Amino acid sequence: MIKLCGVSLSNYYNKIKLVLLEKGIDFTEEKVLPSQDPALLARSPLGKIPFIETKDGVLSESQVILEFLEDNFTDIPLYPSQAFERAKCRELIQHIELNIELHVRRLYKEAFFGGSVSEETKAEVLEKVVVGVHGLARLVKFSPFIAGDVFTVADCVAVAHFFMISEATQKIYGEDKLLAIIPHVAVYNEVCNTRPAVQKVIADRAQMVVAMMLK
Ligand SMILES: N[C@@H](CCC(=O)N[C@@H](CS)C(=O)NCC(=O)O)C(=O)O
Repeated sequence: MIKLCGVSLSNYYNKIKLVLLEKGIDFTEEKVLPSQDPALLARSPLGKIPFIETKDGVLSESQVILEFLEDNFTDIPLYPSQAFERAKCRELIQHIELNIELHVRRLYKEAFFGGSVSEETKAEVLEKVVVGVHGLARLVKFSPFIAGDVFTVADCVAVAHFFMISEATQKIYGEDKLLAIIPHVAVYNEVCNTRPAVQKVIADRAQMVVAMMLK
């Protein structure tokens, strides 16, 4: 049995949860917040979430976890069988994370957590995000899924991160930069939102947002 540790507000947590649900893997969840608590550092080397517990030990880094799940739970594969197509999925994932999400992440403090971000940071992030999203536009297929006609791990990653990228840029710049540069994202989101796994992740996230607001 896999235990997924973290919180359903985290896009990195949600990308793993989507894969677990899509692959029909039995799992439990443990609510863990990031911290520098030694007990957490013993399970996650930087005190970050998500991480998973398996019968063989603990594993951190969401992309490593996805590869582990794919290697160990083969009944429902989420990577294409051809090496090149698999690599194209990984290319999409790296592009979304390194060239877009990691920049947008610098806005989260203000966009989601009541903090503030300097105008300089906002301008820096905007420049990088525009470049990153234009690059993404050259990679996506949306036919109807991000890497082609089959739902893959790249869709799990895209669904988890697109929500945050759209929301954060809408809040900080008054415009959803993902949608503004790639309008087809709207149709893509609709296609993905019909999937029960996606609906569950969105519902769990919304429930946690409400719980936080009531605190
Ligand atoms: N590269 C890591 C990134 C995970 C990550 O950034 N997690 C955030 C929550 S979404 C976190 O734990 N932040 C706390 C921190 O940076 O100290 C992964 O892919 O798992």
